[in-house]
Amino acid sequence: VKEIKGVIPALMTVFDENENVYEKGMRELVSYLLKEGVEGFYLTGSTGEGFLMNESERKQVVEIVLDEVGGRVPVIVHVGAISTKISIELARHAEAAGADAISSVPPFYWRFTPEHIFNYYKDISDAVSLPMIVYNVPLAGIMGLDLIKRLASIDGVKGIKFTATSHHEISMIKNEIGNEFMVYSGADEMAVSGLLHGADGIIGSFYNLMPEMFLKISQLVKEERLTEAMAIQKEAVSIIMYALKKDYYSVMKVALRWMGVDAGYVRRPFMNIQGKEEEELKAGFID
Ligand code: NAY
Repeated sequence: VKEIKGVIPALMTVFDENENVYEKGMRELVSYLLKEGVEGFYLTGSTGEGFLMNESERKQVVEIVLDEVGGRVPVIVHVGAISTKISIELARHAEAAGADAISSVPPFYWRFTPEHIFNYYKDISDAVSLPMIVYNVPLAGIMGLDLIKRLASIDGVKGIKFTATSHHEISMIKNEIGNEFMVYSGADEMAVSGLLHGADGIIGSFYNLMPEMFLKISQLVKEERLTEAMAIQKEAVSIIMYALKKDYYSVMKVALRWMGVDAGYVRRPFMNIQGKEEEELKAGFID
């Protein structure tokens, strides 16, 4: 996974008003983000509303995006499902379709043991030759360093997307597993911190909406211009906090529409911001 680095949007899935995958909008969003200079894509994760789609819709999104990207940047496909069998099916599809890596949250809902989780990642990794990036996310239960180390011993497991709100673990993972084990920081509010703790890249929701701010942050951190990086981070945080007051995938989709990018609608139970609410939102953004 060495070459997968930098600012990677957890790409939104573009739905039309009737909640169908909307190919034209999907392509428009991808091509807009490529023009902005993003360095990869992460598909059908949380921000991609992956768990609101069935398998064939998830595969459809993967095919559209891979076609639009045309190999210009690496594409990671989130194949997570509670059932190993479904995840393997999605992983095999991602491999056949030409993805560069797969990723998955651990199985959740039932109280799965570390043994179940280990087997889950091992079985998927054994089924394909793509590198697997484990996804540590609070909603599925944050995995501790011991379990992460065990998972890193699986042949295909090459990295972790670390979406926790503390970051010292990122340096610990790098120290204890090795610098070649890739770590992606997942909290957009703390991109600077994640990068400073040694993350190889950042994967997140708001890189759909304001990629330029985070590309700049990433560049400034590389150049050790931290005061300037933090100034942009603070500005980004204020936008994020404003968006988080509502269904923020919808906020990002309508805000992209104002910018001329047709990012469509969210799928229920998320709620679309429309009419008066949209006008108020817009007025707030301009303030
Ligand atoms: C994904 O799979 O969509 C992500 O990588 C998103 C990571 C996001 N974290 C969560 C818990 O969803 O981008 C962040 C998050 O939306 C952002 O920091 C705002 O809190």
